[in-house]
Amino acid sequence: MKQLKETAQKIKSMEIRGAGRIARTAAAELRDYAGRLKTSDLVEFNKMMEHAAGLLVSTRPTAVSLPNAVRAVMRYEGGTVDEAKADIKKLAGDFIANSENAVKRIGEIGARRVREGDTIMTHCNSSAAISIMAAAHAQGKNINVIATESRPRMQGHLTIKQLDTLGIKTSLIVDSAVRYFMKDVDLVVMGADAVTVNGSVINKIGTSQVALAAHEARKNVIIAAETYKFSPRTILGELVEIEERDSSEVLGAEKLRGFPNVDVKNPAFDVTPREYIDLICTEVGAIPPEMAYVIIKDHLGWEIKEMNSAIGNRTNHQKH
Ligand code: RI2
Repeated sequence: MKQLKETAQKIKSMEIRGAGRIARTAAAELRDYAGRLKTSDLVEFNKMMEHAAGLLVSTRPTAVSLPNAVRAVMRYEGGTVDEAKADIKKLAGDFIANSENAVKRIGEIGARRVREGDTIMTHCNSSAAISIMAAAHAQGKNINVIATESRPRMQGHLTIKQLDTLGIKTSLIVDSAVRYFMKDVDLVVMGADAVTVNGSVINKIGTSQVALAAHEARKNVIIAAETYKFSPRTILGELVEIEERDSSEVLGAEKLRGFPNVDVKNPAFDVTPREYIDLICTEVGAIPPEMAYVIIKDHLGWEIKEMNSAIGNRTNHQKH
C-alpha cells in the first residue's frame, strides 16, 4: 500500500509526468501491487485491485492515457489469485511494450512529414512529439526547433535538454512569443493528453494558442498521440475534465495573501478544435482528426463495451 500511495503521489505532484509515462507507470504499479498482495481470497484480491486502480486514475484527471492503461490491466481474468496475478503481469507488460513501441513508430511515421531545413515549433514536453524530431534528425535532416517555456511548470526546459542531448539546434522562447516567431516556422509538432471522438485535442495549456497562431499563418499542425490517448468515453457524450492545478504553481501563497482581491487560475490543459489540426500522428498511421472515431472503434473497442464498469467515476471541475 505504501508504494502504491507513493507512486500515486509522484504522478499527482508531477514528479512522474507526461501522458505516456504516467500511463506506463500506472500499469507497472498495478502489476507490482498485485504481486505484493498476500491474500489468496480472489474476492478480496479483486477489491484491493479495484481500490488501487481507482487511486491511480484519480491522480490526474485529464490524460486519458491513464484510465486507458488502468483499464487495459484491469481486464485481467483468472479463477485463482495466482492466475489473476499472472494475467495482470502479462497485460501490464503488453501495455508497456506497446506504448514504448508506439512512441518509436510515431517518430518514424511523423518524420516523413519533416523536410530538410524545417523549423519546427513545439510546446511543453511530449515524448511522442520529440520522437518525430529525433527520427527526422537521425535521418540526417537538418532541422531547427523552437521550444516554448510552457509556464507554469516549465516543461520546455525538459524539451530543450532532450533536444540538446540529441544534437538538435533549438531556440527557447517565452510562451507569449509564439505568434512573433510563427513566421519562421514550417511545421508545428505537439503532443496530446487526450483526443476526443470529434478530433479535438486536449494538451498542455497554451496548445490551442499555438495552433491558432499556426492556423493564421497557414502552417501545418501535427499532433503526436498514441492510440491509447484517444478517449472512448467521449463516444458516450462524456467530456474530458480539465485539471485545475494549485495556484502556488503560478504565484507563491505568501505573495498571493498580499492581494486580497486577486485569485489565480491555473488550468493545466486546453482544447484545440480539430479545425486547427492537420494530422494526428499515431502508431497506426497519420490520420486527419475527423477519423478519431475510427481509432477509438478499432483500437479501443473493448473499452466501449466495458465503459459502464465502475473505474473512473469522477466529479468534474470544468468540462469542455
Ligand atoms: P507524451 C504532458 O502533460 C504534456 O501536455 C504533453 O504534451 C503530454 O503530456 C503528452 O506527453 P503533463 O504531464 O505522452 O506535463 O507525449 O501535464 O510524453
